[in-house]
Amino acid sequence: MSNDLGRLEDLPIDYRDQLTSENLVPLWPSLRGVLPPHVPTRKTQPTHWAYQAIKPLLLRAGDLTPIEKAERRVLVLANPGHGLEKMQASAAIYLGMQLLLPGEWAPSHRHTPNAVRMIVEGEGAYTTVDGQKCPMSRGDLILTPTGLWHEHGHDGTDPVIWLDVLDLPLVYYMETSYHVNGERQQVQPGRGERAYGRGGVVPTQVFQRSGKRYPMLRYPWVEARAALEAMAADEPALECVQVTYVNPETGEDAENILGYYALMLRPGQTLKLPARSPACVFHQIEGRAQVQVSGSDFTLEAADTCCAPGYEAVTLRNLSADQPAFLFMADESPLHRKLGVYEVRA
Ligand code: GTQ
Repeated sequence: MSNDLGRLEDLPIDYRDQLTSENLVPLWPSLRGVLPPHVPTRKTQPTHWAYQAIKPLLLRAGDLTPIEKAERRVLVLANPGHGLEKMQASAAIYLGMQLLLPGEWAPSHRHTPNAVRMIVEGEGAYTTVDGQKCPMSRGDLILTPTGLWHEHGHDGTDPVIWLDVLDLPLVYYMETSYHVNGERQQVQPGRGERAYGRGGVVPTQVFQRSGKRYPMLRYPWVEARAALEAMAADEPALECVQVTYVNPETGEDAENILGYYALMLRPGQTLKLPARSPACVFHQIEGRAQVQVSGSDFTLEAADTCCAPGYEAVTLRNLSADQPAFLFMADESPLHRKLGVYEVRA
């Protein structure tokens, strides 16, 4: 089969003009473009964002723009392959670094895109999600799923910075992205873990189920880290020491579109991940790691972030010979599985 199915310019100009005036387009000159052979065309480029570069710029945004004006004081980690103005890390993933200063308040709103926050630095801030006041500490994951009210506050003394991960590019592309502003929430008991903070046991639903689509809103880092260390100790031959953040009532991914994971690299470990269809984001929680993907070679220092396009193998290497390294990951797997396009290529 030919790869060249003819060019638009091969067609007579009067014919092209007639097609255009009827809002018609000939498929064959574009067929290979939209259905390329074997591997999709990807705009997502391997991209590295150094925290050392982001932090001073974000703190300067704190001087330049009051929170009342910004609502959310965020620098977006944009992938140049998509064009910076598109504000996307991959086809479906948005990443932003958000700064909240002591005493500041980012007012209540809800929106159709799903979000999570991975806390990077600082103590004393919290996000109130669906009435639950979720405290923020380094490495904690806090969900703000589609439609749930959320607002951020800060009772501490030093700046707090976190990484926002949203499925905004996809939800926007679908023409379904919008927000609603709200009143300050009434705070209910609970800190977002509700009763789900321990692995292996969940509340027995004798009289009623929680009825909540998102029963667990906060995943403390101490628990995820302990789970990884226990797995590594329990299964010395296990290659990929990784946990998935799930809905503890259903065992399904914590959110509908993006998947969230924590991964431990043993001291000195090199981990080769197979090529899979979803794009993936890596964020260094502790230690240092090398990330190799399609000709790029990044060193992730603590709090650095990078992304990898789909359909590419990724090699992760712990740069310490005597300490484990811990990474947070986000990918498009739940979306790909639901759409039936998920693939692993050996
Ligand atoms: O904190 O609610 O990075 O609404 C982008 C949109 C953060 C937030 C972002 C948002 C938020």
